[in-house]
Amino acid sequence: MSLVKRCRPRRTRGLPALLVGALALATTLAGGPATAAPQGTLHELAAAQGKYFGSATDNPELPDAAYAATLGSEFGQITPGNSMKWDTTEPVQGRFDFAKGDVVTDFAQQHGQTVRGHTLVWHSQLPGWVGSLPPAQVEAAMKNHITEEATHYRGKVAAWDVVNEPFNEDGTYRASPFHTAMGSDYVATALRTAHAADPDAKLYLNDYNIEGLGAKSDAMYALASKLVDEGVPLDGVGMQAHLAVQYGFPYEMRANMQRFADLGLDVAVTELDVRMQLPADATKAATQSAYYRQVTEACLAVERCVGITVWDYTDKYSWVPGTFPGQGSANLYDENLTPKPAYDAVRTALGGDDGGEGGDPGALKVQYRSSDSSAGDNQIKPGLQLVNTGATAASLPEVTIRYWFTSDNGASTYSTWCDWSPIGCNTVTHRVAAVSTPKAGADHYLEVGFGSGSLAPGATTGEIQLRLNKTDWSDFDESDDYSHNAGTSYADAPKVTVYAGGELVWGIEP
Ligand code: 9MR
Repeated sequence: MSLVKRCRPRRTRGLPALLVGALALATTLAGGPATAAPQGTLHELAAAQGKYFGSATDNPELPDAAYAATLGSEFGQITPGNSMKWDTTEPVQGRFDFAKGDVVTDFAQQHGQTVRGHTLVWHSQLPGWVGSLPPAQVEAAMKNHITEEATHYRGKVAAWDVVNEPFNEDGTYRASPFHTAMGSDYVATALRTAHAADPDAKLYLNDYNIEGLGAKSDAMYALASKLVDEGVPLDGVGMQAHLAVQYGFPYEMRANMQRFADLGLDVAVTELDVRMQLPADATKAATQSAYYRQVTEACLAVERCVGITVWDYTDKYSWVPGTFPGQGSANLYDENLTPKPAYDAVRTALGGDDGGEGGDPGALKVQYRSSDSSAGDNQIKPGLQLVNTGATAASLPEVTIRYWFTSDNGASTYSTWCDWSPIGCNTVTHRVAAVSTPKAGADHYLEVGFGSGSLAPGATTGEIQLRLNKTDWSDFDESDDYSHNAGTSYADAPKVTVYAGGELVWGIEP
């Protein structure tokens, strides 16, 4: 049984603290969990497990007081999104400018945060003069850049992304002035130079699309193994983790992290976000939450995963809409700096309470729409879809869904139908059962079950088009039915209840 079952009362945003306390006490007295899940910030929860939880930031954002307040309190580590890159720090050869980066390290110092330096050697945001150098001069320029910057930030930067994004998607080396000048040796040279300038900083290689097993992570693994074998000062590998709900979760992320750890290296999630095609909806948000949670769980499961950095914490300052038109909503907080369900998912994964945001109702939920144009005819036509918001697969034969209605006058025997579902109606079971003690709006329910299959984290069954009628085809009055509403697009439906292993896991019974 892989389902997470939780009967902890959900807190409602804005519920007075006293009432929340009373609810918790009532749960305790009733024999529920006696110890509340730990509270605290994301970083405090992560730190209790020996990790950090951080965020990227950028200089133009810091004057936003509300933004800075959360950045300074919720996160224990920050990464400058742009201000330590080469085009900012050495725009003209030999002329260094660390003013913007210093603002970030000052902020970190004031808030007791560590800083990840990003980044010393990268093909992008590289001032034109580097690419214009004769190849024979590039090595000296690279060494000088690394030495000046790493020396300047000595004692202020705990870890450096020394080389960023060295690989193409197929695992070949990416073209850059550095690769042209030095071949793949530029990586070892950069690491040795950084180590000489700051022997205390942890030195990393950092890339995207290396979170899961695959050609690109194999290339990073081969490089990391070689560098370790040769005694090159490499401390860790950064997995950026710019994920998207439409591309699936990285294949075997935990195992991939572990193989780097097994080389004796640290692993860090350095730039986590999970974008989606806009508009956002509940299904995409559930998938996003599951991905955030799975990344967190992978890091917690791998001892040498030192922490997670989100690539800024709010949609207000996300890089995504500017780079992928039509996509967004990638971050833990929305544009008004309000935590989203993904935030709750991370909290929960870190062992905390769900923050009371109401976005983490457990591992399963159901969405409903009415496919019925008439609430007074002889059929009831609910469309239902089950969504797994959890981090583990749900075994479908253990799951049942109840749609509650009143029989009104006429026969008390029913015919039920599954008209269509992408999971196949042959795997969907359905029947009508009478409620032993009828309630307002509910003297019967349609019970839906599954003969086989499982629902992956973040996945949905897709719609299940259901229909029922009394065997005498007499009319219903659906308007007072407990589960009915007239909405014609799928939405979370807590008045349709879900059970796993016979226990209520979603919704409120009549
Ligand atoms: O967040 C950064 C954004 O403000 C810049 O415009 C962009 C330019 O390339 O770089 C963004 O950060 C990138 C990071 O440095 C490396 N990994 C990918 C990040 C998102 O593009």
